Amino acid sequence: LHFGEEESYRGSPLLEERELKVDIRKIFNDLRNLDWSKVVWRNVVLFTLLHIYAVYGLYLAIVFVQWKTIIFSFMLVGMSALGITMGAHRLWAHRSYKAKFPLRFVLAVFQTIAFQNHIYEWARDHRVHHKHSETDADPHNARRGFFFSHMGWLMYKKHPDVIAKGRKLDMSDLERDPVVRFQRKHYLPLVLLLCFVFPAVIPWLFWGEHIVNALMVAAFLRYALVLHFTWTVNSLAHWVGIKPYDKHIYPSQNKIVTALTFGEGWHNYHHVFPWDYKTSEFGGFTEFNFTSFIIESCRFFGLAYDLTTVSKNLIAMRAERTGDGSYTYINDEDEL
Ligand code: ST9
Ligand code: ZN
Ligand code: ZN
Repeated sequence: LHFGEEESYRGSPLLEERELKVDIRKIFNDLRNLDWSKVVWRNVVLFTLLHIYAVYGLYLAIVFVQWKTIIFSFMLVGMSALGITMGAHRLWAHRSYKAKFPLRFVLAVFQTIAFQNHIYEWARDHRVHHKHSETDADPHNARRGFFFSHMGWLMYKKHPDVIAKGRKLDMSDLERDPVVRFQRKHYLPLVLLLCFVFPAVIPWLFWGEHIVNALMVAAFLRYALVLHFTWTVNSLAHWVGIKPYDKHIYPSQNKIVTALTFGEGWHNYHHVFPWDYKTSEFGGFTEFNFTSFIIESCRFFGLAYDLTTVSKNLIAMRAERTGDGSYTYINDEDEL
């Protein structure tokens, strides 16, 4: 867990020596050392409420809710997940492909349903995470523990280095994008409407679902699930998995994360080659890479273009030089 400032996590073990285990004594110790003045209580309260509503939503979903509302909620999971993976992450944070206006518009709508901060803030935090991984300037620095990297960072004042280094990033590409600018300017009303109001009202209006059922399931339960799925990339995929491309960093190849996030769990690859639109070596269904499939489909329809990838030779050379030895060379370039 170790949540506290500098001293407690600076000396934390690197890589192989780390072990993911629950140590109750350590958790109490960390809580004692926590700087409580930096806890953002508003967020603690809001996340607690969200989880209470989500558990109630799960009960309602099993017992009372109409099947149409369940299907609708799954559709919202899919849309908000794509808004994050294909929109905020691969398009706006990494510029790994380009998208025409109609696609950017739809992705911004999807990203708003996901309520993970507006695109500009999301991308800035993510760029600083890549540039200064596992240092004080990383917003969800995994050296500060599993819980901190999963969700603790969203309830705690940011380390000053995050803000200082974040201000040095070039964000001009996003400042120029009218879709990003519009969403940022009107974020609060947009997010309330798209993440909570529409998901509650649509099932009530169109198929007579009880509005409380719709709010608990299609809004709160669905939102909490997508948040936790997303957060596993920063927690689990920075803790558990092999490192074929670079054994010196925390990010790892994690299949569970991949399955939960439409293909975002090949995180060792992604930190080594962040400009690859596939965020993994192979992409496609063999790697549960649903997001890549949708990007490629959009390319087919002319909505996405300039998809960037990495040559097999470069990957193999890098894996040979810095990998943990688990890399196997598979040339699938002929199939692409
Ligand atoms: C959420 C985000 O959940 C999740 C992101 C996950 C990323 C995962 C990435 C993995 C790859 C993709 C995989 C996708 C998989 C998806 C699968 C789906 C199935 N640089 O923030 P403040 C400035 S959000 C430069 O108040 P505090 C800032 O502009 C959940 N500047 O800091 C401001 O300046 P000014 C919902 C920065 O007070 C000042 O600093 N949202 C940067 O320390 C103060 O900023 C929430 O829960 C930067 N990087 O508070 C809200 N950052 O004063 C959470 C900040 O001039 N956030 N600045 O305006 C907060 O409440 C607060 O930010 C805080 C820190 C409490 C965390
Ligand atoms: Zn990462
Ligand atoms: Zn990334």
